Amino acid sequence: MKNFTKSLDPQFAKISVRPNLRSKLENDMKNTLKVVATVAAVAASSALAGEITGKIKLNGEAPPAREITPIKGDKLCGALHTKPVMTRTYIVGADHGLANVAVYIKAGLPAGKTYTAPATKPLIDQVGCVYEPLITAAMVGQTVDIKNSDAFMHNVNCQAKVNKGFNFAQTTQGQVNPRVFDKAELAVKLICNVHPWMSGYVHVFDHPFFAVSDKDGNFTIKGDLPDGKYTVEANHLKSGTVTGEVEVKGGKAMLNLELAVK
Ligand SMILES: [Cu+2]
Repeated sequence: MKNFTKSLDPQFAKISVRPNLRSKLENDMKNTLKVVATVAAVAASSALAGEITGKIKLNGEAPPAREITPIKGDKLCGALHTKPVMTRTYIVGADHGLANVAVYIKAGLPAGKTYTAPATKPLIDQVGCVYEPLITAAMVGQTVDIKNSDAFMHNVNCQAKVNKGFNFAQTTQGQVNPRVFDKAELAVKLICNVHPWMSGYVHVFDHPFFAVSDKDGNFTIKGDLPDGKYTVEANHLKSGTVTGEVEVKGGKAMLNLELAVK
C-alpha cells in the first residue's frame, strides 16, 4: 500500500492546471450549476404552483365614506376609538385600486376534481365594535376562527342562505369560536344584534383558487393551478361582479379587471 501510494503520488503531482485554464473551468462549473438551479426552479414552479396576479380598479368616483355615528354614541364602543369610524363601502387606494374585492376562478378547473381545504385558519375579529377584516374568504371545510377582541359581549349572527346559519354570543375578551362552512356561497353575512352597524362577510369557495384584493386593489391567486384557460370573476359587495378570461402559461398569468361605481 505504501509503495502504491508512493508510486501514485508523483503521477498526480504531474497533473497541473494552468491558472487561466483553472479559472475558466471554475466559471464553466459555476455556470453549469446556475443552469441546473434554474431548470430545477422552473420545474418546481410548473409542477407545484400556478399563479394569477392582477389589479382591480374602480371606474368612477366613489361616494365619500360616512361616519358610523352610532359607534360614537355607544359608551363602550365609542371609548375604543380616537378617530371617527367610517363606512367601508368603497376603499380605493393607489391608481384607483379597489380593496375588498373577492377574486376567484369561476370556470375552467378540471371537472369533478375535489380539493382539500387549507390548514390555515382565516381570522374574523371583532375589535372596537367593527368586523376586521370586513371581507374574509375561505374554502369549504376550512376552519374560520371568529374572535371577540372587545371586553364586552358581541353576538355573531350568521345570515347564511346556502350554508346553515348560526348565532352565538361571545362574552369574553379574546374568545375564539371556530366555524366551518360546508357549501360554496358568496357573501355570507355576519351581524351583531347588540351593535346594529356591525357586519362582516365571508366568501366560501369549493376550491382554493381565490383571493381578496388589498388596499390598492392588488390580488394574487396562488396554488396548484394547472396551465390552461380560466374564467376569473371579481365580486365587490356594492359594485357587483365582473368576469375576465385568462390563460395560465408556465404557471403564470396576469389579469386586470374593472368595476364601476354603483
Ligand atoms: Cu357587537
